[in-house]
Amino acid sequence: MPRRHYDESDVHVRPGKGSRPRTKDRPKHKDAKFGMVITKDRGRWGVALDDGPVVTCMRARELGRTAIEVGDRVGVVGDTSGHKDTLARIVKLAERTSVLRRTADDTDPYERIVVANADQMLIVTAVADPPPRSGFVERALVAAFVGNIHPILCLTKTDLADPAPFAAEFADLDISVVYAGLDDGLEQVSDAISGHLTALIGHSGVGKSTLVNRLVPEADRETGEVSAVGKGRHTSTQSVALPLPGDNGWIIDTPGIRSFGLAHVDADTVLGVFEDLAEATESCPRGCTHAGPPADPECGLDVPALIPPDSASARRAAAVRTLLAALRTNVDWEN
Ligand SMILES: Nc1nc2c(ncn2[C@@H]2O[C@H](COP(=O)(O)OP(=O)(O)OP(=O)(O)O)[C@@H](O)[C@H]2O)c(=O)[nH]1
Ligand SMILES: [Mg+2]
Ligand SMILES: [Zn+2]
Repeated sequence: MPRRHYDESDVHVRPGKGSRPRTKDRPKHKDAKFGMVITKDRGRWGVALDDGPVVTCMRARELGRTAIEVGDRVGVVGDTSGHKDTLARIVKLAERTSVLRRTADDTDPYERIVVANADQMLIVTAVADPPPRSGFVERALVAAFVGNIHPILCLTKTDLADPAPFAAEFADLDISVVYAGLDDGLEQVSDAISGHLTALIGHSGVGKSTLVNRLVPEADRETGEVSAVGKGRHTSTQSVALPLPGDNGWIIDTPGIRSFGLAHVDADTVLGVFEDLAEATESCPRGCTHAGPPADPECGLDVPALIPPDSASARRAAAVRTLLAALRTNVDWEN
């Protein structure tokens, strides 16, 4: 992974000329070792050093309550031997290249970071048991688009039902679809994720951990009973990043989520992701929600000169309107 430069969240930015001399512990931080956060649990972070072991760390006091998430690149000092019962300190947090955020629900002002620095998101959906929910996929797509993360739809349990009808619902958005049923050899998934940092996102019980165990044989992630799905039981409770065999990227298993709160996203942000649609909506009247008639009779997405009927843009516009509708109505798992 390339070295990143450090922004103002780096607490040891070198002071400018004329400012007070460096404190005596600063030179130590020059020796900080860099790595990626692979686990986070009750005030302890597991950091896989770039050229060393996995070390258990605390957050240095000077970082205050700075959020440090799985996927973050950090600088670590102290005992970096990785030996049992040792504890190192995270002293630097690198600027993030992407952030996948969600809120608990659409009214929750508190955004939590699901993962940092993922360049891909595998939206894991079972074609049966639990039944697939297009609303969830639509919301996950929105979160990926606005978080600058490439989304891939991964349909599991294809041994239980035909995945084609569900996959077809997303065809107009040009989303890549991969299949991961028990009968599949997983070549498609392996190809799609190799060399990337990919986060797995999906409802509880769809088979995320099962997939991780198949891709990373030594991962040994606990998997659960589908009967528990929707009853508030989640087999995985923490996110964990695992290295793909052959040093070929990372995969992040995350706990199942019931819904994707998108309180931090508005319609224009979603449209901004699609160049053709964003351009067309420049002609919209003020306050247009881009939902189309009757709510928005003059929406640019319905102007044939801007979005030719029957074109790929028109199909994309319709598909994005479905995303916008999903943005307005958060359908919880149990509904
Ligand atoms: N038939 C079938 N069952 C599967 C498949 N993938 C996973 N399962 C089963 O589905 C159940 C749930 O799988 P998990 O991997 O624990 O699901 P998860 O997404 O990690 O769930 P949480 O950790 O709760 O979010 C287990 O009993 C798996 O054996 C599949 O492709 N086909
Ligand atoms: Mg799991
Ligand atoms: Zn509009």
